[in-house]
Amino acid sequence: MLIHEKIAAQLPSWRERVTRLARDYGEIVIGEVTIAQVYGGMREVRSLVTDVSFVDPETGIKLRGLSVPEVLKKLPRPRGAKTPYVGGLFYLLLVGEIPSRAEAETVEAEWARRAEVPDHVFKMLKAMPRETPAMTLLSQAVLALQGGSVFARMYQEGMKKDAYWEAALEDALDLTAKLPLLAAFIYRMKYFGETKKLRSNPRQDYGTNFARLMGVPDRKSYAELARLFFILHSDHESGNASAHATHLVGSTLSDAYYAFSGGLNALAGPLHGLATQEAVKWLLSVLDTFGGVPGRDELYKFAWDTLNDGRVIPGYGHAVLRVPDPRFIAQLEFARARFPDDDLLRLAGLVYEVVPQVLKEQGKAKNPAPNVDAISGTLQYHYGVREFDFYTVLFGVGRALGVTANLVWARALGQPIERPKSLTTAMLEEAAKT
Ligand code: HAX
Repeated sequence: MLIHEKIAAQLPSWRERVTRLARDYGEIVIGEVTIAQVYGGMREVRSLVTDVSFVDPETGIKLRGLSVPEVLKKLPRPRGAKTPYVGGLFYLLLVGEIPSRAEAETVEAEWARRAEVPDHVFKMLKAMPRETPAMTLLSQAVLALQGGSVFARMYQEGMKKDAYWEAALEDALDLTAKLPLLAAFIYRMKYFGETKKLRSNPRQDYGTNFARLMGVPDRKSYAELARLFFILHSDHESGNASAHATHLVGSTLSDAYYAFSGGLNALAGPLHGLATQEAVKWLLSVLDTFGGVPGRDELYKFAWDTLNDGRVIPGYGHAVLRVPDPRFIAQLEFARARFPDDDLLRLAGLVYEVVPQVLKEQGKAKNPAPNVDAISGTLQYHYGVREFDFYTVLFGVGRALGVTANLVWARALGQPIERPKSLTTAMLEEAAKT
């Protein structure tokens, strides 16, 4: 397999670089930890390493060193399409190079070959109560696939440490191949009561196949969005909650299914992936209150009312970023080029002009700019995907690409089980005296 060969060819030099750093420079200090950080969610504590992506606070995510506009420009596209192959993005994350069209298509072909979902997974999903949250269903479906883990089987058979990454790569490809179908099945079953088994079309690319499986009216345009959405949501370095949870679980040598299910459970939280749906709800409540897109002053007051109620403005602020999220900008541009007159989009644009000022005046948020969640749901809503609690499922399908690429490299570079040290309050009080 092409990806396998490409990673295998790079491994000796990566292993040498990492071994040399740990062996010869292991005592070099790269940061310190303050009491504020211990109590403050470990912000800025430099304690993880990944080469798959890096969030620059001032310019945003770099996927293998490339900015969002560069990634969107350089990745190959399906013929006639405006947005790139998702398989090309996965190749970039795994291999570290922009693929040719043929290389991107090999990933798409691997996915097509691995897309089938076993019957027991559909049965399990159908047996769940209808009101089960969509993210619970997705996380369960991922766990239900765990029995097929190549990594778990080969580990039991005595696989050597050097080969862990190869088994992790098999799981990464299998899992990401099945997610669009699982997500679409959950969508149709939960919101429309359709329980017919779905099948992937091996001749369609990841985004086109997903648009067809979802059954949305404007499939061609939705396929463009699906590709963009999955690419933009794929990775945001290792410290965000879904990536970190996946990494932590994987570090125990749990396989990709266990690890990613853990990551999904983190993504389901309101301060993380759930913010997409919260942002659309907030925008709709503005439209509802004013009977349409309000004026700037009305919106300014509405935003202040939200803050004065003790609530956050969803989609704004970020733990690391200090500028508007380039993933927000990319989706805003996509939408403005296609449906500039959509009310929700016009409102999202106005909020982008007004809310940063409000947050600055309040003076609490370190970053008053929008994050990706401020706009993602607006685009889904336009295409008729209006079931809010499904938005985090879409985020999860995209996020799988980044976190499983990280798992492959973590196993390739022999990253150990993660085990930070905890202290007691009395110990910190003692430290505070010195
Ligand atoms: N509205 C109101 N207050 C906000 C705010 C916002 N959008 N963003 C930050 N603040 C407040 C925080 O609640 C915090 O208040 P307290 O001191 O009273 O606790 C203060 O500003 C400082 O927070 P911060 O240091 O700037 O931000 P954090 O690193 O603690 O948190 C969050 C980052 C993204 C969680 C935060 O900005 C937030 O709650 N935003 C709204 C929810 C949201 O959009 N989440 C999605 C984030 C992106 C993501 O992970 N997507 O999956």
